[in-house]
Amino acid sequence: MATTLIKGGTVVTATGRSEADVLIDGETIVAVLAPGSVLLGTDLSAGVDTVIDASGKYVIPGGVDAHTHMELPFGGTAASDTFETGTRAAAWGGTTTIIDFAVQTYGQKVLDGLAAWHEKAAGNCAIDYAFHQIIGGVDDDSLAVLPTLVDEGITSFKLFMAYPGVFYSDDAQILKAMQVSAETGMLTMMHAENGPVIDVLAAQLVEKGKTDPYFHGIARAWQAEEEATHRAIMLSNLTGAPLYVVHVSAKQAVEQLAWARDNGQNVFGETCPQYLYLSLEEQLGASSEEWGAFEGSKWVCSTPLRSREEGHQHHMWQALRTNDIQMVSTDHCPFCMKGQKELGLGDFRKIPNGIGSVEHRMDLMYQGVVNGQISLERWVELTSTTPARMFGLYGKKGVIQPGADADIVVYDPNGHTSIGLGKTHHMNMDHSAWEGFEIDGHVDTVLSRGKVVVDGNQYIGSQGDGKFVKRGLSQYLI
Ligand code: DUC
Ligand code: ZN
Ligand code: ZN
Ligand code: ZN
Repeated sequence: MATTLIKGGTVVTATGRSEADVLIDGETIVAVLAPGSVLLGTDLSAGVDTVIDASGKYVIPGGVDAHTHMELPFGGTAASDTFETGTRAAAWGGTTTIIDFAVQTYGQKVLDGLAAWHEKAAGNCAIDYAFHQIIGGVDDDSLAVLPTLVDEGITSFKLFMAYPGVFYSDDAQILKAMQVSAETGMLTMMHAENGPVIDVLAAQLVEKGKTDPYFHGIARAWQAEEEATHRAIMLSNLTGAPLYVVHVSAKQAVEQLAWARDNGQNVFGETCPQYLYLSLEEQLGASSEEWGAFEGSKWVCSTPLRSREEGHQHHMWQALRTNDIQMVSTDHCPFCMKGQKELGLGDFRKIPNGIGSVEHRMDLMYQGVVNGQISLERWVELTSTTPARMFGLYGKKGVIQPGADADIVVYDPNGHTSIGLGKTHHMNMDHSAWEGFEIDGHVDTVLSRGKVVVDGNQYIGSQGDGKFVKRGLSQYLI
């Protein structure tokens, strides 16, 4: 099998950094060595097939984005990235594994939903992929089928306290599913927003003519997030189900999570780059010649952007340092302005919810290192190691050590990345939610299971390089 040596770089993991060379045999890391090691009398550089010079650069485990929605059906349309386009964009940005959400909708059989998801992804992905299962309304079928998914490598499922009539489960349904979670060890993932309350507030705003995208964030008040987060925590406490709250944006929700963890519960939270960088005030101010105030629809996602003045972003960065929030995923759910976001012209409730970020997560979080908000090691932990541990991939993913898959990013701290259309943008979208962001770093080389897929400013991988990965149970529980 082909051998590769990544030479002269600084290997960064969640636990430290050191000058080291990384030796790869085929798809697997076989050794992490002191620089310039001579093994059994042979200078490794001379003996391997390929040498990658990482001098002056960081060598990190490839990113694991545990929350993406390729092709998600939503509001009469579907997320604009296919598994092909979305995973290629992920590779460009240094993410080498995604965990996408297979969808079961009301009335559909879980296994039919899952089979459809396998069909969309198989043979199309640029990087490795795994699935969580969305349960759209818990019923007898889902309760019976969920335990059987563990053997299929699907060890977590997502429930919704929001979106009545679409994905929503009520408290009784959630309780029953959490009982299955407690019995099997599967992780319950929760979209924690009080949907019925939000829907009333949204209808009242629209009745008053408040239809601009900004009012999406007003309707989805932080109280609705805090309340649902608390309720999910108490149902987890009652059942013993491990709980992972997705896309946390309100500081009050973070406080709930911290409280539950202080009580010894297996309760975890993720946030997303949009909640660390973007705000409701910016959404209110957004305007363009083409769209006017509707420009703000590019930032309509749920949970919504929060007020900077109220301090949510600041609190979220702090929570990343204190481990009250354990990891960062994107909730990548892209929609174009033309034909998709514009469905909500005149009524923010009809704007498809989502932001596309799968390409930019590693860079955006690296900027937090440059800005002194997180350490280099914490960057790797938040974007790769913890996602791998949380979702049963660790050992193969999320780490640079012998036996791990050779999913590796060579990251250049002296490089620069300008984000936006015509600059760095490979997602299938007609705009960027991150237009104008400048990153003081650059993804240089990306290896997916030993194969170089991004080399400098060139994509050299192929459709279908990525394989479905079966996951074990969470390795993060107490
Ligand atoms: N939030 C989004 O922004 N998009 C899809 C689903 C969700 O919960
Ligand atoms: Zn959600
Ligand atoms: Zn989501
Ligand atoms: Zn810069």
